[in-house]
Amino acid sequence: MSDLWPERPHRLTFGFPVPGGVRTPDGWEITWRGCAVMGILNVTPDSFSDGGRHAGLEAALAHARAMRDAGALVIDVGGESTRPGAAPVPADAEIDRIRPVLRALADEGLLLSVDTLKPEVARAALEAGAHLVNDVSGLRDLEMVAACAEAGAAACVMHMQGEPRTMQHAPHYDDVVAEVHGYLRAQAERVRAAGVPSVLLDPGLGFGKTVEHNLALLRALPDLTGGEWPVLVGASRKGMIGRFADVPVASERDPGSLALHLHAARCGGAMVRVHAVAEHVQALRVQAALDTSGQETGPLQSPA
Ligand code: HH2
Repeated sequence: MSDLWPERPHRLTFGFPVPGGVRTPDGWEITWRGCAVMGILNVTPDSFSDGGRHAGLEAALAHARAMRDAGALVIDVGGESTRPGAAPVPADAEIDRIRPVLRALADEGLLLSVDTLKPEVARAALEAGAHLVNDVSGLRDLEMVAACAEAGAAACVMHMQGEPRTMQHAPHYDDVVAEVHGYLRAQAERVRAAGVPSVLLDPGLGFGKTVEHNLALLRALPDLTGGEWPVLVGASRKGMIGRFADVPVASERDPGSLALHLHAARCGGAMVRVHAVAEHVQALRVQAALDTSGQETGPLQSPA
C-alpha cells in the first residue's frame, strides 16, 4: 500500500444501506482515498461563524446541495451550537430544527451526519435519514452508544475536556497528545465493543484546549492517523486562526482554515470538517496532484 496521503484508502461501515455504499460481510461500506470533505450545515441561530444563515428549510437545503455539488462527501447537520458559552437547546427544539432538513436531504440521496450531544436527538435524526452520529462529547453517554449501535450508525468520537459551556475556562493537561490520543483509542475500542460498526476519531480542536494544545495536537496528527481508525479534523474558522493571523471575524478565517486542513490531509487525515467546501475541495485536489506520483487519485470522490 502507498504511504502517500492521496492514495491512502479509508472506510466507514454501517449496519444499513448508505448512499454510495457497497454490501460487505460486515454491513455496508463506503470507501474513499485521501482526505474527504465534510460540509458543515448549522441550522442554528447562534453558531459562531454562520449562525442564522441557514436556519430556514429552503436556505438549509440549498446550502447542502451546493456543498454536495462542490464535492463534499458528507453533510454534517447541527441544530445546537457548541461554541463556548452557547445556550443549551432543549432536545425537542433541536429535533424540530434538524428533522425536516435530514428528511429532505436523505430523500435526495446525500450521505448525512448529525452533530449532536443528545441521544434522543441522535435517534430522531437516524430515523429521519442520518447515517453517522457526530458527537462532540465522544459518546461518553452510554445512551448515545446504544442509539448508534441499535441503528447500525457509524460515529465520530471527538475528544472534549469538560462541557461546551465552560470548557475554555481553564483547560489543563499534563501531556495533551498522550491524553487525547489515549482517550480516543480507548473510547473507540469501547464503542466498537458495544456494537457501533465503525468510528472516526477527532482530536477536538478548541474543545477544552488552548491554542498551544491545538498546535501540539495538529503537530502530532501522524501518531493518530497511523492507527486503525480514520481521523477527522475540524479547524474551520476556529479561534486559533484568529489569533495566529489576527482575524477577529470568524467568517473571514477560511484561508487559515485551509492551511490547517491541508496540513491535516498531508498527515493522513481522512476527513476535514469545513464551512468553505468548494475552496477546500479545490485546494486538496491541487495538493493531491503535487503529492502523488502523477496518476489520477480522486482523493475527494463521491461515494462510489
Ligand atoms: N467543531 C464544531 C462543531 N462540531 N464536530 C467535530 N467532529 N469536530 C469539530 O471540530 C467540531 C464539531 C464547532 O464548529 P461549528 O459547527 O462551526 O460551530 P457551532 O458549534 O457554533 O455551531
